[in-house]
Amino acid sequence: MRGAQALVGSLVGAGVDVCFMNPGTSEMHFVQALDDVPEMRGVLTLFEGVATGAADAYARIAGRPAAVLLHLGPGLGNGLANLHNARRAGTPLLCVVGAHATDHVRHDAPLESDITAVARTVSGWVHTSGDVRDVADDAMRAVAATSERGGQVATLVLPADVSWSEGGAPAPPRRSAAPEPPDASRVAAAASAVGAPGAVLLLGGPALTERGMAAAGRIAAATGTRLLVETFPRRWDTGAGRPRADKLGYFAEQALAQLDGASSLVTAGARAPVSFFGYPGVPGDLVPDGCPVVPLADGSSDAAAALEELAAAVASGDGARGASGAGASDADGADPRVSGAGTAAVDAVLAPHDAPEPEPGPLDVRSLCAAVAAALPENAIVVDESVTAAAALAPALQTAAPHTQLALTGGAIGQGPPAAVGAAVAAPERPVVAVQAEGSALYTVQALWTQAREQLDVTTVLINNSAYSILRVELARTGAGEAARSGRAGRMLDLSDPTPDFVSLASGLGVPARRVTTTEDLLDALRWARDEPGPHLIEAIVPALG
Ligand SMILES: Cc1ncc(C[n+]2csc(CCOP(=O)(O)OP(=O)(O)O)c2C)c(N)n1
Repeated sequence: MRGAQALVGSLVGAGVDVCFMNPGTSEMHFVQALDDVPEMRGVLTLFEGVATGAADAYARIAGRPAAVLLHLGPGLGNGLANLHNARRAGTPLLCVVGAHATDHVRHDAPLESDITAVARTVSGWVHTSGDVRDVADDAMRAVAATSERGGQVATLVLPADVSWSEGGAPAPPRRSAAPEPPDASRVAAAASAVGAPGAVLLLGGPALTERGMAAAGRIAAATGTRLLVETFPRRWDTGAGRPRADKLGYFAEQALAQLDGASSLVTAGARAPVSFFGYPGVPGDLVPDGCPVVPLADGSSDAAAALEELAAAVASGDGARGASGAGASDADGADPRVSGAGTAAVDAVLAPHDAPEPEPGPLDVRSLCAAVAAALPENAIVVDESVTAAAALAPALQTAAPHTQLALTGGAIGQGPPAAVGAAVAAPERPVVAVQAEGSALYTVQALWTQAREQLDVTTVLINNSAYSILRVELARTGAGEAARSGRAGRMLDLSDPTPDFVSLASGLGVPARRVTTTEDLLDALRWARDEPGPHLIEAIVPALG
């Protein structure tokens, strides 16, 4: 069989059965293999950044990698920003990049470039397949590599002749790497830290699953430890019935205020916090002076298991202050009530289902977020690329129906619309609600077409404030000065003149859309989107913050 068919068949055997793609001539045999291997679902995207962002979110939700298929160096380059976000998320992602036939490289034809150099900036593993007999096993090594270091991008460069040649044979899956198990000495150090008043437990990465959050709730209930969540979690199971935890603020002074007075900072799956950017005269390291950082588990370890061990340790009195009924027997189920603290103490740390009524009248960011929270369906996936609205969205969602949040882990905007695609493909039974700032949406707006093509259950609440609002704020914060809206600098941060019309854009790409300007209309549109199958976009007009 041809190399491409052996490769695609082996991927399916290894559990990689979705490929987000934007192919070209060098990938034609891979495309053809979709007819030979019907178990592989090909999803066409109209820009490589959509494919890579979709694959990132797919793996965050499915817990296993998807593949992307990209066209030589330029295709890979177009997909790079969302591969960067995937790298920062620790996402397992298989990146297949088609290349010129081996014998054609010497001609330096127009699309020739250094694919490997581009791939290395985002990939933990890069290999060029050189022989059709090896290509399926190369793919298996690549899939196994995606699970290393807690999850990473593995790039397989696939020359066209290796794809088209006969002589390929399917290869069996290779064993994937397991996350590091909890370290007993770290658990003991963390237990003594959370046993002291004023401890803060910072949760991130793999700690934010249902299991990890439940254990964190037991720790908080047993010891009074405050829970914080990293600013941009890759996947966070949160909302009503789960432990309350504030997100660490985006701006350094917000985070410093949240951490002020902490006696220790225990990290689980999160790094010690640093500010997103450096500003003149503002510290980049956000850990308060004299506050010890106690790493319980890093991003490549089984942070949820480490939290469970810590919960058990504090329940047995090993370091616990016993803030309330601590002392029940330990267990490690997902229900935080099972042990570690008395039922009443655990209930006290869980968020109620109590989304406040949104303020009626003309929309602003606050009422918009309140409306999204109030109308959020049970078990939804919230894709958060809300940028300046994020500060209002996070607290509103705490008491919304239980849901999973996906955030922009690497700061490279244009992740939200593709992430909504990937999340919906991974979990077709779960509604996806994308809370999306308009400037960021315009990097990858083509994702709407894939949402329509695949009839994905995505509701995009598009926040149109006609500005790069966050950059207006940053202009002043960096000391560059205030921008007059009409001045030359101000024009670089302004998206009016003309204001993008998302109802037309979405309709043109096959997604039914409405524009709303009041809370009442937004709530009505959310019901419309929920009741009708397929994707919808609601363009919400709000005043800019900055
Ligand atoms: C790939 C990439 N390009 C540029 C930026 C710089 N950047 C950060 S936020 C932003 C504008 C965001 O505007 P919008 O999405 O409308 O959100 P708002 O600030 O209005 O809430 C830009 C251009 C970035 N972070 N990533």
